[in-house]
Amino acid sequence: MSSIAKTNVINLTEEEFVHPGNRACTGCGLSILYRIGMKALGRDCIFVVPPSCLTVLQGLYPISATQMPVLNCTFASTAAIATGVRAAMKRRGKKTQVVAWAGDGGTADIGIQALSGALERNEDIIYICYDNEAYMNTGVQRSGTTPRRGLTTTTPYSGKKENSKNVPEIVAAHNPAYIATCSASYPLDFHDKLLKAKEIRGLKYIHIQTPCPPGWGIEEHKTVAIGRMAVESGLFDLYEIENGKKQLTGQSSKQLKKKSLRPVGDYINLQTRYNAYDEEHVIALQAMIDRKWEKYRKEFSQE
Ligand SMILES: Cc1ncc(C[n+]2csc(CCOP(=O)(O)OP(=O)(O)O)c2C)c(N)n1
Ligand code: SF4
Ligand SMILES: [Mg+2]
Repeated sequence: MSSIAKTNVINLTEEEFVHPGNRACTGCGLSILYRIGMKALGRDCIFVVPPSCLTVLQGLYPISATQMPVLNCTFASTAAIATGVRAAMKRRGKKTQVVAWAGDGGTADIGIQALSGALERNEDIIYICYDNEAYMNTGVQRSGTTPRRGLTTTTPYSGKKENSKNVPEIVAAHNPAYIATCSASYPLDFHDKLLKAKEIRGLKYIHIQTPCPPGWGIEEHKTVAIGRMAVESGLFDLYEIENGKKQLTGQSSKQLKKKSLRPVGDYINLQTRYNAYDEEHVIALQAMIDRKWEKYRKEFSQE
């Protein structure tokens, strides 16, 4: 991120691109990054958004919460529609940034075919997946990114049986121009990664973890704290992949120097969606995280 000045609360633009008040729940992690993301993207943007909590947050004209042009599309077609809008802008000689912004259900599951095609063609768009780890808008059904043993309304007793999909790694297999992961608890990191993405040609994929109080079973004022715990425990990592090279960033990069990270149990125990977890499951998850970070320390310590 060397060519771009790091944004802080002093130099972050005061210009707002969303109206005060929207229909997201109190404490919605998505709404934090939506507001801050707009500040990085600026006015020359068109959003392509499939059905999700984001369509509800943005609302319908004439009472929409956003000031930006939005094209609501069908679930499966987000990346394909974004491709078409970008082509139309190019034909008209416009540099307008086209931003596909979809949920985890719309990305990991229903929209993955169109995303894979756009990645293969290296379309000049930004694709943001906000990951609240379930189909929240329709009442918390399990998605491809719901964690193993996570309770949802379609996995109500012992939780989801399958492992979660690692979408940034699926995207990385396509070798796009830029990949980044971000968290609602580190909004300025998201802001600056978007500034960087805007300067890169080709497909830029940004995966953001956005805690969801009703879906995760947390108190509304704990959103930012929970997101931080996910990163500080080493469960969710902040990184960038450029030209095939992965680098930890921000808080995750700082953690490389630590011998041990925050226990993942702190994160698990605060969420009722993890009520099917027992002590052994937490120990197994902790061991998996420890192995991953052992590998990271070897991989990144030379840099
Ligand atoms: C083809 C199709 N299937 C199902 C739906 C119903 N639907 C609307 S929003 C939604 C959930 C989307 O989940 P996700 O993409 O994770 O976004 P979130 O709701 O979590 O913000 C569903 C299933 C739909 N609109 N279209
Ligand atoms: S259900 Fe979750 S993701 Fe949807 S608006 Fe509410 S807090 Fe945000
Ligand atoms: Mg979701």
